[in-house]
Amino acid sequence: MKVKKYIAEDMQKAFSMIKEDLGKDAVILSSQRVRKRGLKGYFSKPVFEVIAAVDEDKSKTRFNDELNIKKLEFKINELQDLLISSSKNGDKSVSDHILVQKLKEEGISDKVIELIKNDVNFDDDELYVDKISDIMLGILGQPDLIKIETRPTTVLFIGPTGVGKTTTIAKLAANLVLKEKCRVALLTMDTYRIAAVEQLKKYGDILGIPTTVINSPLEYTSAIKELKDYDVVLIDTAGRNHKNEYQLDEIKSLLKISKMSKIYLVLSLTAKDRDLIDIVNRYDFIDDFTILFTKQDETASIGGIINICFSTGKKISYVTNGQRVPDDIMVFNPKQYVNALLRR
Ligand SMILES: Nc1nc2c(ncn2[C@@H]2O[C@H](COP(=O)(O)OP(=O)(O)OP(=O)(O)O)[C@@H](O)[C@H]2O)c(=O)[nH]1
Ligand SMILES: [Mg+2]
Repeated sequence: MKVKKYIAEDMQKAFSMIKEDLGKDAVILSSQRVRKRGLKGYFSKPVFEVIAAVDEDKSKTRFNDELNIKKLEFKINELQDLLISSSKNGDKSVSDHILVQKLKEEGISDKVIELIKNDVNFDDDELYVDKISDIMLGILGQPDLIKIETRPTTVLFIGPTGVGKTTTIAKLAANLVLKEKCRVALLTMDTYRIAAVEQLKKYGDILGIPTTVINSPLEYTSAIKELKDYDVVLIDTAGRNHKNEYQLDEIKSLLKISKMSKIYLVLSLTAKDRDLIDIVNRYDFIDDFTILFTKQDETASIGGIINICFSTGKKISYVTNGQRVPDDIMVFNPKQYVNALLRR
């Protein structure tokens, strides 16, 4: 306990002195009006003599408590500021950066990324990933698969050389025969190479299904009449250089005299986006066709699929991912594809 005496002209001043000296916890022990000692004091104005005391330990503890609370408040404010600024700026740029970076790594084109950036609010916490997923699913649409609606359902496969048309036909034929128990026939217009006919026939023989060869589009109608009892006819063509107008003429002639149930443009995912878009555009003389992608196993980035859909408005049917017949083919699954892109 600390005890002190204070002399002041009035009590107000005495209180101020005590508070300043001992702190607000000081207590007044006594106060009295006194005159200064001696003759001089007798003629002077009386003053106040106040005795005050303070419990030093209590005051110290309280002071320390107050100090700690102040420190805590300061720290909390600091943390709050940090959280606010990181959610306003930091988080946004981090999410934006990481996701956009991811998509770029997968080969997603600048055009698709621009669309996402314009339509998605990256401040929208977790919701922005769902929004990106919705945009992508909208671009991809639903896969356009072989459906047996008429007999025979005719499916034409066209595309550049060596992309995997014949191998893909063998895979689909095997699945239709073995899993879906369909009556399948093969037909080929690829008479440029003896080996090409042999290749398709070999698969036909293994599956126990007929392979018909036609030498020109003019033979098509009668060949299909012969196959009227089959559920599906898969039609192979020779690989075309899309830059060679003459090579596309044969397909044009075929399509003038026949109506296909479905046309698949077969493209390899190993090609550059620009070339793929170019090829799709060269086939714009065909009213309606769908893309079938091959060789996914030979590429590290899968972004090409959505880039082509975005740039051409075309849908995907199947994707092949290896040389094994019939296993290395799958129905294109937009949801799985988008989840793989967004790694979730
Ligand atoms: N890695 C890989 N190779 C494939 C795939 N699909 C086909 N191939 C291979 O690609 C090569 C060409 O396949 P084909 O089926 O003959 O290609 P095509 O389009 O019929 O070729 P042309 O008739 O000459 O135009 C073969 O070696 C196939 O095994 C695939 O998904 N992945
Ligand atoms: Mg072929």
